[in-house]
Amino acid sequence: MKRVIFLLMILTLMVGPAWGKNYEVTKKVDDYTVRVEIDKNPPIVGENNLSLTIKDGSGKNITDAKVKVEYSMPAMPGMPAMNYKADAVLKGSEYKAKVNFSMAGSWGLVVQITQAEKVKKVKLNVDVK
Ligand SMILES: [Cu+2]
Repeated sequence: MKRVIFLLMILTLMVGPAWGKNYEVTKKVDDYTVRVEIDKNPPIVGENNLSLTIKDGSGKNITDAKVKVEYSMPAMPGMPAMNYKADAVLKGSEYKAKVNFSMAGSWGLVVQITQAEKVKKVKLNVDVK
């Protein structure tokens, strides 16, 4: 038992710095604050889980918006431009979406928030490994 605990401690030390640390970016659009979290840091080729928290000017969570995530990579030698879309689904006070990056490199992400027929967009770049 002692040995198991010791091994767990070593393991924790080894993976420690990256463990439980999500990729996180906070952006402002108009009076909204949008926090984008990805469960992989750095984001990886394949499936990544995105969590979005949207707060209004008074710090209240927005939960009545339609949220979509568009992600794309511009064309490069031997590869046409790639564009994908994912609908985010509200869970509690967070919007969740799955994004599937098909290759490593720089991807552009656009979070589109539609509320009361107004559209707000948050743009960011992620470096996928
Ligand atoms: Cu590419």
